[in-house]
Amino acid sequence: MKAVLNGRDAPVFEGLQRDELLAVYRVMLLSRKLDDKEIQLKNQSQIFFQISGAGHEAVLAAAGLTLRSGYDWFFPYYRDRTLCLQLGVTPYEMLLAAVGAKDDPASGGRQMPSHWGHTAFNIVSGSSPTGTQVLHAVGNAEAGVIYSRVAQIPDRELKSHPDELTYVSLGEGATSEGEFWEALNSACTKHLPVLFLVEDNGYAISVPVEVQTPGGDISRLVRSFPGLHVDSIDGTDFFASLRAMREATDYVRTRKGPAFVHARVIRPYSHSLSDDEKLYKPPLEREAEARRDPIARFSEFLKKDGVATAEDLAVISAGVEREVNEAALKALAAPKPAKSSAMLWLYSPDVDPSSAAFDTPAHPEGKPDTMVAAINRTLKDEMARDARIVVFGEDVADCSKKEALPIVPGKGGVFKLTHGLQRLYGDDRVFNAPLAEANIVGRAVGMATRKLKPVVEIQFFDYIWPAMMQIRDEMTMMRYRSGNTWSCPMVIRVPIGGYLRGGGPYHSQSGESIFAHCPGVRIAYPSNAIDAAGLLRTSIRCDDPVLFLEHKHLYRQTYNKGEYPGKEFMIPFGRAKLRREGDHVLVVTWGALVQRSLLAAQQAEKDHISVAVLDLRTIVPYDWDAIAAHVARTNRIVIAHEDQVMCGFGAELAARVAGELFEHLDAPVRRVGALNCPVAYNPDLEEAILPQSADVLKAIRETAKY
Ligand SMILES: Cc1ncc(C[n+]2csc(CCOP(=O)(O)OP(=O)(O)O)c2C)c(N)n1
Repeated sequence: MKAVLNGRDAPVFEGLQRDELLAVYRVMLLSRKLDDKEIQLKNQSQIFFQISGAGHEAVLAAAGLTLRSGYDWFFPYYRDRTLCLQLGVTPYEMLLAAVGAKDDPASGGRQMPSHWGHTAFNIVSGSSPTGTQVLHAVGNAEAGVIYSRVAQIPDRELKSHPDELTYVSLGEGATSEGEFWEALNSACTKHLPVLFLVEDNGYAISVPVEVQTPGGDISRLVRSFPGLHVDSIDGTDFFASLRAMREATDYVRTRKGPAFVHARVIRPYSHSLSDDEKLYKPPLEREAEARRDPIARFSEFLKKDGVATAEDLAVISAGVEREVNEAALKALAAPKPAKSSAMLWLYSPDVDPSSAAFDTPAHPEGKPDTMVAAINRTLKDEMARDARIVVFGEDVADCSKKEALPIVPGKGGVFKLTHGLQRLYGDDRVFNAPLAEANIVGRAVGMATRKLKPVVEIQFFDYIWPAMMQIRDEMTMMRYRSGNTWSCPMVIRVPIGGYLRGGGPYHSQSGESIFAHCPGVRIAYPSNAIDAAGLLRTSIRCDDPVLFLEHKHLYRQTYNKGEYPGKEFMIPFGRAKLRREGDHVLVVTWGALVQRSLLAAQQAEKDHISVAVLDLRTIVPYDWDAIAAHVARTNRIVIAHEDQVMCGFGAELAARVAGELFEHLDAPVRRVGALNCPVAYNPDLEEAILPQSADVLKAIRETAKY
């Protein structure tokens, strides 16, 4: 290593003086010794999981010197202990996570250790699915750009910096995930200030890189991405890493585009304590790795180049050891979360969308109009009220080609729900996304953690599944897993359902029960235009993630039209609406089955069966009190929904009615729903598969007979 001399004739290496070099050594050693301590504690069953950053220290120490804590944004993965130490997370805080302590700043004992999170340093809560964080980083960087461009956002100058960047790291194995490629795609198409660091230790558990990556070299593959700065380095070499990180961060800070650093590192401690690499890694390879140990390499340099003596390093080591031991003792004594806290922070503790604050009167105006018009108008009004709202998804913009916008009518969604929004609010707030559903939801999660309010569209419910990981493991869990330190309030609008006469298996699906099974999301499912306006406004103004299900068949019906209820009209979640009074049988329903149930009720009237029809309107939360009150009166209940009977949401309701209202029941609980098969294309088949009025009527008659 070549040194230059500073003013006092002391050697300076890559601009770092002796004390800075020793600080680098110290942080690498601290990181390693924390891993060693955790391994010891795990072997003593004092902690419950360990995953190490061993072998990754040098490149992360270099990253720590170039990135700015609390200024830049961070999406580190589980091997990034050295970086997090430099950002300011203390050994004590790290060990609080290991013991699952109440005051662990990352999660309050809810997430595994080394899944970093710290609001003071802009370290956003990390999950465990490999690669999901990369899309959050893109959304986060995008949020910074939006803050810098949308003048109407209050205090926006406090929310981003002109030269900030968003750091995200992952292993080489995780680059096989589609979300990694979806993230690179958007970072490059939008020239976002993202710094990707791939820490390539050659293995993903036991799978070697050549099985993950064609040619075994991820940087070679990504070199063709336009505008992406790409570097490939030995990440066990601190100075090579420092040069690379400086170049990459400069590139991003000066807004030339995103950067990608591929650092080859080692993994001396197997994948985790549950893995033994001797089972699949040949001895020669392990020996070669050991020779590249970054801490050994750096200490050799310090001694060889006269920066420190062996004794100096021993003093540092003893100090580190002391610090780690003290931190461990303190963490082991730290209070644990109370068992009674298990259900806290699934949802916002501050904003309750089922409260009276969301019960505001309608001020109807204009002629009755469709659900499409109601939703479009609500979006327009809400976007005018809150400049933090951004709308994106497939085809949602009027026209991506800006220069053509004045001369074309504009698309505004395949169902036209977002028509005119781009024209009104500009393309920083309304834009098309690539055809990639995880990309849409993942970016929205990243934006929402930075306090924008994304209202995104998934084009058809049938295509929500690529985003399922982002919904189930990220969006719904962010608040819970971070102990209420991070959250991602956002809205996903999704056209759902069938009765299209030709929609076929992939444009007709239902499946709200699948999402009701994901604690942390709210689900609205309006059956008419006025409810759609009121529930959408509540969805946007509430502080939780909301799945807003819009039935395609209900979009343009005449029977569910309504006058626009005004700019402040909201309907609280969890408040069902009685659509029809009746004394003999209660039909509980929602979505497209509301109208079908009303028709069935009319028919039943002819048989002198008086039927009440209760429209749930929201699935999570649902209005149990209303169901219970009506069952106490009718003593008979039919649950009718469009989704398959098997494991439909009616199963949950039926079980609860049977369990809690048994004394009131004079007849078995009946369910009406689709056959247990996909919705076929041929209209006759579709009719046979989806529940019809006649099916509801049959269930009403059978129930009334008891
Ligand atoms: C989506 C997903 N699939 C599988 C796993 C289980 N898993 C945890 S880490 C890991 C390997 C990750 O390898 P790599 O990305 O190379 O990072 P490394 O651990 O080697 O640093 C796997 C398969 C997971 N956490 N998430």
